[in-house]
Amino acid sequence: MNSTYYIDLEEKYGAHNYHPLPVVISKGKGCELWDVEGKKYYDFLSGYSAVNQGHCHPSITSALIEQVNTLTLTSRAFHNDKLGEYEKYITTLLGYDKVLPMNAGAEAVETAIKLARRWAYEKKGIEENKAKIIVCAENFHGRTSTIVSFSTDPSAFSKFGPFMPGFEVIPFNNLAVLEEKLKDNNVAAFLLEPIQGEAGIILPDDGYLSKVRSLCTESNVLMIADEIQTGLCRTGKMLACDHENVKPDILLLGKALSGGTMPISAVLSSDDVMLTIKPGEHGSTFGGNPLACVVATASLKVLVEENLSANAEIMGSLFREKLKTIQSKLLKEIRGKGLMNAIEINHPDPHAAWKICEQFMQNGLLAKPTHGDKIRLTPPLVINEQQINEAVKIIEKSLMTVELA
Ligand code: IF1
Repeated sequence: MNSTYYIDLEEKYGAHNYHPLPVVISKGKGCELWDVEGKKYYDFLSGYSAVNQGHCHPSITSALIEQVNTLTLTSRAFHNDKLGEYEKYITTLLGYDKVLPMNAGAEAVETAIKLARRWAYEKKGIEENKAKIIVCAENFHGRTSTIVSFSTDPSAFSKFGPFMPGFEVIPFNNLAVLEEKLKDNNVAAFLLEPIQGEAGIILPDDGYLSKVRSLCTESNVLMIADEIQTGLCRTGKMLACDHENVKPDILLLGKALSGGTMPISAVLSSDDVMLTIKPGEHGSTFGGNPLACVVATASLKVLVEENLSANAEIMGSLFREKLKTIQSKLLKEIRGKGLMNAIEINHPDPHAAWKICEQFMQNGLLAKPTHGDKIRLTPPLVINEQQINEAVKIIEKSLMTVELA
């Protein structure tokens, strides 16, 4: 069966909520993917940063296989022998009192919203149903109806209303506006991505995160960091907040928490915040299942034991340095931190970034455009120097082809 067969099946039987590149992947290992025709590619998307540890990492898959044959799900109606050990490991590793395990990233965000509101009413003394959560313009936190209520991207929220109240949008990387908003006593929390992913890898100014931290502390407002994409070594540190030694009150993780094997997310916080939710008031069927606990522990251990934060830092710097040597009029900007990078394309054709990604594909590299003119470049963190060099050659060659077309 060739690619066309599988693409046609999806077209006919699947919802049309995505527009993928016309490539059908059937195998992955480390930084590489293979399509059904046997062609090999460098993966520069990494399942939207879920595959930081590389595809099918043997430590993760072997932990998964062993556990899947032992016990997969008990529900939280009973205890299981894997949950507590995982909770101890992740909270100790990241320096939090408690973890609340969920599945998708969006569920972690939803959990944080509920926690912040509960904390606001029980601890901060905000009048019930008056709590506000401040968010940033161009945010991306997931797809639930509550989360898209505070999206500023029409393609995420249009015709999905009515919307959930209680959110206020301010510009990202703007401390003056934040400071002003925090004067409102009904503000419970400030939710942000330390680097905005979907917006096109938008980095705040140095010092922004630490100032956000101190402003939130001064106003008794919870700082919620959505590190679902930036976390777990992607930016060259375990957490993007670590670059400024900032500890959020609520930390959200997902994606690479399973090395891309299954949906696993986590909400980490203090006893003061976490214990405001009592038995029966929040949860999920799959959250904290023994399979996920074992897989998440193995996935975190790979990040630590293989020192993938350092590799992301070193390979990321090398990558941006090499990209900057490419002589192409199409390259408007190269930016990023660690291995969370993007290029911005300068071309009158609004489909130029898509055409460049098609060329990447032709030449053996997979990446996806975002917002028309930006291309995210986020390989697995296990990438090495030789692979970076080869990828840069593919990027250069592809840019030339589109430039000359
Ligand atoms: C899609 C981007 C990446 C996230 C942050 C929460 C979630 C995400 C910071 C929700 C999810 C995704 C989902 C995916 C595209 C994608 C993405 F393009 F939107 F920006 F990663 F690059 N917080 N990000 O980035 O997590 O519920 O999906 O597990 O197509 O929606 P989820």
